[in-house]
Amino acid sequence: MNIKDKVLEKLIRNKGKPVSGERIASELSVSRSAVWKHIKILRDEGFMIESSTNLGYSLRDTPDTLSPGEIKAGLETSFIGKDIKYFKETESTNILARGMANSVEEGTVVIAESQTGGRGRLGRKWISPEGGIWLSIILKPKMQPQYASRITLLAGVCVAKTIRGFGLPVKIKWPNDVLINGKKVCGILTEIGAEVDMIDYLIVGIGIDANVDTESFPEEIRDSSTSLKKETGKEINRVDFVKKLLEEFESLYLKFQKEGFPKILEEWRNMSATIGEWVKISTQTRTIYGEAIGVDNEGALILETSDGQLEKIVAGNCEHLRRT
Ligand code: BT5
Repeated sequence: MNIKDKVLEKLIRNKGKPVSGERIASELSVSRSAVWKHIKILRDEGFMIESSTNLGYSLRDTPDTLSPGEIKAGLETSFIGKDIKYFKETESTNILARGMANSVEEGTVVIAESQTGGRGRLGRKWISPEGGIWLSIILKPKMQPQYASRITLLAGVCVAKTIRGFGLPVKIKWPNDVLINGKKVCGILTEIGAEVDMIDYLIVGIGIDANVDTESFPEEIRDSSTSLKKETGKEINRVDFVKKLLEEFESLYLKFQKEGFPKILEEWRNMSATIGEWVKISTQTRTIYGEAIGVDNEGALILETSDGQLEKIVAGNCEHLRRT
């Protein structure tokens, strides 16, 4: 953590109560004027910090940003989010994450307030205005590339559990859409860098429509999307949300490594909106209709078609249909 984040962490831990410049300086082994310089930078970033000659500095209010210092203060993880790279605006956090993956530790998170070229699957666009949560987690699992989709399902479970913690009903549409009342609130894009038989790095890109106004989205997705703000009727605290998300992610990822995929799959099945539905699956080569009857150990969807055949779908688009 850099000095500025450490200063901020001390102020956050004592929010509303003054902490003397002398104490901060001695605890961080820097000069008092260095502390003052960092306080000035924090103020420029929108943190409301009062100072009094006798008592020291006290934090009154924080800006509505996803500042790494605020996320890291009290974050209960051992490696996910220990290093957070923060950008006001970028093309895509997944692109940045890919570029730095080989030179950073596992668990590094790239986060941006907005994306100008947010990416969905198969070259689709992901709309990413300010107010959302757009982040990528860099992982280095010792795993063969064909199992990467397990992490996509794991991430879906992670987001769904985090949203459920905010009191909202949530379901997962195979493979990677998190829905509230049937509307998409989150998308997940997993990308890998790999040798033939081993993953070098895996990027989990997570986009959550937190405090965004979906009314301003293009018409074609206005009715099929929603936001946490819309569903709860008020702005959510994005810093708290990201903290809970990263803590949940680490806990599921460690469970996955210790106990294997079946435990994660069980949680995924319990939150699935797809199993039991009639679906239309479009892959690059064909379209298949059938009833989604399960998901196998690789995360592939199992369909029973109307003539009783079983089909296994590894990747594709899934549309829920009304049963006739
Ligand atoms: C996804 O793709 O759902 C994956 C989205 C991943 C976004 C994150 S944000 C952080 C990281 N950096 C990136 O550049 N990407 C990741 P897909 O299943 O292909 O869905 C894309 C479709 O969802 C689009 O074609 C639209 O129909 C719809 N869509 C676009 N933006 C949306 C939004 N903000 N909310 C809801 N639906 C959206």
